Amino acid sequence: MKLYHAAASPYARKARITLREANILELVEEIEVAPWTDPKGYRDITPLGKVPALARDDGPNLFQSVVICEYLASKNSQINLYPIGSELRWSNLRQIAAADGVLDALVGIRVEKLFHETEMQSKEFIQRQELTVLKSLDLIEENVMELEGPISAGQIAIAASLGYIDFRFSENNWRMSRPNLSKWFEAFSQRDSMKDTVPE
Ligand SMILES: N[C@@H](CCC(=O)N[C@@H](CS)C(=O)NCC(=O)O)C(=O)O
Repeated sequence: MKLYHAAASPYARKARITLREANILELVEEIEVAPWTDPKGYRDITPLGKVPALARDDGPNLFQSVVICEYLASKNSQINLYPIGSELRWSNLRQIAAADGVLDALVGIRVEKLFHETEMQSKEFIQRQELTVLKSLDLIEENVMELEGPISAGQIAIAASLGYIDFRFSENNWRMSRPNLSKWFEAFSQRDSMKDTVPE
């Protein structure tokens, strides 16, 4: 299999952490691409033109990190990153949804700032996305006890989102009012899968 990624992409990082935590690194070749340059042929791999994308050996390509992560996790039945007990399942999916919502908002802000001169940027749009980040992180902090227990896809998604804040929005002092999440992230960041995928 081939996993297309960019070292700075938090969505791709989720997939790269997943393949390490699922212990299937030997099944996957990681290929770095620069999606914004629209590399030749990349739209044939994924119509979205985004990272991550996964070229499978046993079926059609996959795109969207949420799908790729679940597929990669399914490759090792010994390690269960998607808990199945009813509330545990919803809690895991809710964590993924909140973490991806944070990423969508942050990437939206970044794109707005990169693509538009300051005077052309929509302050209203940026403020809306900032509120999304703030509220989602508050929710995660309130429910931080749900992050205890065996490694899960929800934990991976949240860690990738927090890592992205530190990487691209280092002025965001998210730890200040979220001491429990901060402590959890510090411990989670010690995992080899996290150290091995630090964004560049
Ligand atoms: N919803 C997608 C988002 C992926 C995404 O936006 N990736 C960015 C890099 S962080 C990208 O490839 N952007 C290129 C583009 O939007 O054309 C996912 O979860 O995989």
